[in-house]
Amino acid sequence: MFCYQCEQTAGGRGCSVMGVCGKDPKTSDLQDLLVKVLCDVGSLAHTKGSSREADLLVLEGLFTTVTNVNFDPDRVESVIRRAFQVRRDLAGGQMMDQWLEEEAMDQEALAAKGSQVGPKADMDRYGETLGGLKWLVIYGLKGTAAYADHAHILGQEDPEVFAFFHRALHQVSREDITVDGMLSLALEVGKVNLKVMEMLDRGNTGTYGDPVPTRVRVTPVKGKAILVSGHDLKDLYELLKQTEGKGINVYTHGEMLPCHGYPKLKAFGHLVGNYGGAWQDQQKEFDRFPGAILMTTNCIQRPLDSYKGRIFTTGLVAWPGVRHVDRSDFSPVIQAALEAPGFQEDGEDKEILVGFGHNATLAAAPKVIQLVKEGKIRHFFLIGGCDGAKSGRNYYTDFATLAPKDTVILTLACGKYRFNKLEFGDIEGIPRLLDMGQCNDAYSAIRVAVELAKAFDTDVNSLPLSLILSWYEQKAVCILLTLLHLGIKNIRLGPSLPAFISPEALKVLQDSFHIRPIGPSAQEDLREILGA
Ligand code: FS2
Ligand code: SF4
Repeated sequence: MFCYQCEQTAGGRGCSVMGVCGKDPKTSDLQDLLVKVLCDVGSLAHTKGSSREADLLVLEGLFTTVTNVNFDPDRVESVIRRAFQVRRDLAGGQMMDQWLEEEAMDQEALAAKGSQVGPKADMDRYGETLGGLKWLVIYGLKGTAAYADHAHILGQEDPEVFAFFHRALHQVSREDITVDGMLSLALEVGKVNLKVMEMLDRGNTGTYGDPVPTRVRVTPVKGKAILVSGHDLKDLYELLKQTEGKGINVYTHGEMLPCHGYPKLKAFGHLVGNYGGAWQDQQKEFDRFPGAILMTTNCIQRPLDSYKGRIFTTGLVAWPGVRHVDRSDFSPVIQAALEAPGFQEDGEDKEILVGFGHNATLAAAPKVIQLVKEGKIRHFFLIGGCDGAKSGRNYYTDFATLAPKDTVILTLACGKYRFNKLEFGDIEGIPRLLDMGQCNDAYSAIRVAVELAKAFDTDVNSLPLSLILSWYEQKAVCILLTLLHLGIKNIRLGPSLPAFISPEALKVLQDSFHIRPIGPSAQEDLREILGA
């Protein structure tokens, strides 16, 4: 195996013995083979014409290989076999010998084949820079596929998006790739990802309403309980419907927190609150949670024996030995919740505020603009992105807590758990901490930044706004590519830079976009940004 797609990759270079995330070598190699077969499918779809099966396979197949989604070799093998069938159908009888050989392989042989077609093979072949840029494009596509899959689940699709996936998979599999070609394709991924995030926003808000500022309880309520993690709003909605009147309280976990702001989700009285922190704390928090747990997308970690019998996966998530359920029937989850003890008493009253999507934030824009003009708001910081286990991530807590009182902090994704339960106060009624939502709600942040720029008759780069980003997995990669596509400069990125970006590729990004790593000290970075 060789995998270097996420921020916690071993030694900052690549996982080659066992994934730090828990991905075993066989699953990793099977995932690389799946990506290669998806490239064959994309190439055929691009050159000969696509099919409904090919369009959906590409989204689901790529999403399957995102960090912390699927750890089950049997399930990855089943997606590979589905991809074989789609490839065969698109090829229309013109099968290559190599494809016929692959189809005849057992799981071990498929994994062995996968070990020859992953990022390591590309680095050996093209060198660190070009090989890495090819995988930058693939990782960006994986992230965009995740958002496109969520959008598709809510009925939002676009033929141009499917066509782009096929073309991009075709382009990365060509023999004659170049540094310039991969760089411009990476920015195209960013462009298409913006469109996909807009589609997902339309799916989420069109189905469940525009988020509104909402106070969310972050302590338990006495009674039976189900915890829902991941990003899929439809899974949460279906679970809420199926648990209505059953005496079970539902709690959000991780990236599900912003769901409390959506009118059609918050309307369920038994959606009582949020439990726990970001994904990397789940083993100790799930161990203590006295109910059933449902994982809807990433990020799942190796379940401990203490809760393996009451954690469930759905959709594309999988862990060997963990029961998989379909959203059409959550009764095994409900049964497990009823059998578990539940919370024995109420926790203390503690709430946090969520629900500042683009609609709610733009509704406050006239007041915000006035406060900026009066000098009462000096600067905005978007502290967005993923959380993770590394100690260097304390930088983001330091940054938020040290930000002066005349600055406003916008958050999105799970990195906010490092500081979102602290008190930040307000500036003349405008909360100093505004949570815009999940990682895909980077779309909201972009909308707000563009509107603010219009109001101040300037461009986004000239606003008193700094982007302090934390990355972990491939959705963060496609969001970063979107920001670069929009020409946004001076992004600070941490806690470490992607291993797949070589020093040479980094120099190109620094020259063009002035992107830079976060500094060792949040205080120093704040001082530099604010010029004080
Ligand atoms: Fe956090 Fe994990 Fe949201 Fe990422 S819950 S790192 O997948 O997409 O962010
Ligand atoms: Fe390693 Fe991250 Fe790949 Fe897991 S996803 S194997 S931790 S690089």
